[in-house]
Amino acid sequence: MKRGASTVMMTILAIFLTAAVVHCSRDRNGPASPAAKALPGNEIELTHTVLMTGLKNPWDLAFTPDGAMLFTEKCRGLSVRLADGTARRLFGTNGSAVVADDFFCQGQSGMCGVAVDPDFADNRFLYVYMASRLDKPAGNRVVRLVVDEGYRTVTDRRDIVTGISFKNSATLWGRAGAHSGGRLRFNPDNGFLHITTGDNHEGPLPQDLSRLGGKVLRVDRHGRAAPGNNTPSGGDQRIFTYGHRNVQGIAFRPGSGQSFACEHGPGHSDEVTPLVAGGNGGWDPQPIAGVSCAGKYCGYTSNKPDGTPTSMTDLARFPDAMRPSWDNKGESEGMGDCVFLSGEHWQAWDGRLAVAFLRGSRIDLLQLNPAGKTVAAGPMAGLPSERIRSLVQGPDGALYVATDGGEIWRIATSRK
Ligand SMILES: [Ca+2]
Repeated sequence: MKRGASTVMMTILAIFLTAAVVHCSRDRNGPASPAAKALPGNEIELTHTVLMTGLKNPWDLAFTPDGAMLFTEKCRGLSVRLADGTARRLFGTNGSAVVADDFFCQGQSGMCGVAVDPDFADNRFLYVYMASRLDKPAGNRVVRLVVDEGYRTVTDRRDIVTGISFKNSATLWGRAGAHSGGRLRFNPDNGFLHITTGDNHEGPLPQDLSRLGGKVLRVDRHGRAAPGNNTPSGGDQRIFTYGHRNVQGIAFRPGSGQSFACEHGPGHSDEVTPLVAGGNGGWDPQPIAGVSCAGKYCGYTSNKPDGTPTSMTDLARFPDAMRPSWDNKGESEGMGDCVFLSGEHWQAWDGRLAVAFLRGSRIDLLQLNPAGKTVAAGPMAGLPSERIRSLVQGPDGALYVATDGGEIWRIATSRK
């Protein structure tokens, strides 16, 4: 990898007792600059490389075992970048190998999450989360595809989860297509697909166990409910957890395999929450008796007679709700994706949870104790300030990042 024009010396993050050096480059640019001198002590040297530019709202990434990188663009569809840098559009709008006539994008919705089957080498299964007009009215769904060995096209479409809630019209609170969630991740520990959804600015939805919005779903590769979801009696058995606002990140802690959801707050309290099967996230933006909210959605006001903002985790009403590991209290900065950094090459950051922010335009690193509570947090400093949409650790151990502005980055340590 070439090292490019700028080198940024990071400040010491006292909270981590670490410091780092970031080498920023665009991989087609040269000449290389001299490596910055590493700081003494518990240091981490990072290289930041821009792999792709000019994309249209890239939303998610996934890698196959042979090193191909799949990526989605919200209003275009699914593409692949091969190891030699060749990119091809596989599935979506005109210009794709397979055009999906039912696919559309609106507001925050479109072609969102992408995941690769744990047994991809045998079955060539890919999965995308997309807005579709096959639902009446339009909805979100999870579509499974088979990609050929040359990554030239996809076949055998099967829609494994359909009818995921979608906001079909604008309201006082925002445009159509808002709060669709959309992340797809397989938990490597149990092989089940996790699907994150959103509340659509619809007050009753997160606590409604008959519908799929404001939830984390957990299913097998055919879309059937995973065993052990522990869904409350009478609820849709695909629901793993409920009472969420807009989950756009889900990560699995190495070692324990525990799921952590990362979700947007409503002007306060973005939350990272360790999940338990059948758990309630404690978000209920419908008005309580005696309260009135426009469109029956109290997500930005108060659902209580005392006027206090609707809580992201209402322990007064849901004392058994899942407690967040971390929240940013008075702020909401558009928390997006999250992933655990894993591997000795990450040095002091091995095992830390990287959390992406959109409005906050950065990546934070959370240090968790064995119980999953956050004991320290701070930014991954020295990176460009961009709205961060997706975080994935690649098969090479590097952190891959999609920015809302249209870039895909590779962030690696000097050891890998
Ligand atoms: Ca919560």
